[in-house]
Amino acid sequence: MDIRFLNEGKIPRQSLDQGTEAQRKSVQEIIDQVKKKGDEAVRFYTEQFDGVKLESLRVTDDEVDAALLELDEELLAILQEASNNIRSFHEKQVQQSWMTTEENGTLLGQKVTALDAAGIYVPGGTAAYPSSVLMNAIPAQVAGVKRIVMVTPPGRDGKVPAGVLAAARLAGVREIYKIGGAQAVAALAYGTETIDPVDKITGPGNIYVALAKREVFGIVDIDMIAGPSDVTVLADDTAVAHEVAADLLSQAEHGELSQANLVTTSRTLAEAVQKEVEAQLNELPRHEMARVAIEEHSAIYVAESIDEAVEAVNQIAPEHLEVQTENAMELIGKIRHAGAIFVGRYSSEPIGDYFAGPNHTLPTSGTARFSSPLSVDDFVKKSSIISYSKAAFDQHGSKVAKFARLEGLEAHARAIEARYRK
Ligand code: HSO
Ligand code: ZN
Repeated sequence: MDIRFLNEGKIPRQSLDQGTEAQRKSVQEIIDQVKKKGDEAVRFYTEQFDGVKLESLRVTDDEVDAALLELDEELLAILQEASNNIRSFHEKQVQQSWMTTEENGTLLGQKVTALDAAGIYVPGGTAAYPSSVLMNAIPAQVAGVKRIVMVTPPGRDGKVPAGVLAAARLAGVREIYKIGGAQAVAALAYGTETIDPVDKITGPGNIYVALAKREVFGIVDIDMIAGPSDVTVLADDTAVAHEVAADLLSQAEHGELSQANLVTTSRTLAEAVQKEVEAQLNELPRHEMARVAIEEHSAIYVAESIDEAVEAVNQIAPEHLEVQTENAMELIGKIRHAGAIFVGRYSSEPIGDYFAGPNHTLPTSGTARFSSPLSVDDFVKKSSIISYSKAAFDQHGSKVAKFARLEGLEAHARAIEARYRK
């Protein structure tokens, strides 16, 4: 892991993978086929990409029951406790509808309504995370979404991992399909014979899923385009090197493209963390992936002052920021860009990935500059309410007619003036 000095050059801005021309083309083709041929195309691509010929696309209740039996009780209790924490955090996000009144009888308001149907994408393979099922489904449920659909690619045996199914049951997801990739995104957006379309698609996925979400955006809503996971630790000489190193590696193990940075005012800590990362890396089961992430996408930055370090963090706009400094809480006010901020030594990033309650679906790749964690807000939309009384109309109608004529829209003006006629 390289050590760099902040006064020697700028931190490169992270950028989101836009896919290659060939990938975009192939996604376009898959979406077109699913739009045209529905289930038949979904089955075709499932056989081609996941290597299984499925009898039924839908996961049965029996399959979910069997998954619950597969997990030990202690683990189920932990999933349940995590679910409760996630639920109670998200309940605090619920926004109420509101209405204002004026003396002349004008009523103005905003009505908050849950989406009718949400689709949750859960990746397959080594990224099939039960925690992500909870983090996507619970906010939708808290928002009041009636129909929550989960899609996830089957393994070669035609099965979905037990942990994923158990999490779906705990989160109250009852409609689950064993489909993945761009074909699943297309099925959710356009619908097929067996799958009714949804209104919004959330959840992470590989580049094909990301490109497909980008492509169907507008037909349905999407949460965000998620890039590889990243973490930045902001630390001074009070931080413990082996703990910082372990936290960096926890995100590096997500994938080769993950990024794990340390920004520190202490050169001693920088060198100690560098050594620790190297030592701990070799001991990790996923060391090959983590090593690429550490060596090619991560760095240790040494700053001359805490202010310089904080500015570097804002430039990186990390998905996860850990602040391990003296008076960590006092620095929070200066942090403008970070998806989630973990304050102090005992707030190791995995606490947030699994258990604390805030969502772990966060803006990656520097997009914390302009976006927020997944929340209940993602699963509602608002309608404006306008009610004018006769008194309010008499007071303001002519102003509206005049404004309309500025835009050359005579029918607008006359709609107002129609009310003047006896
Ligand atoms: N750190 C990932 C989420 C995750 N970690 C799931 C473990 N499982 C992105 O925030
Ligand atoms: Zn993680």
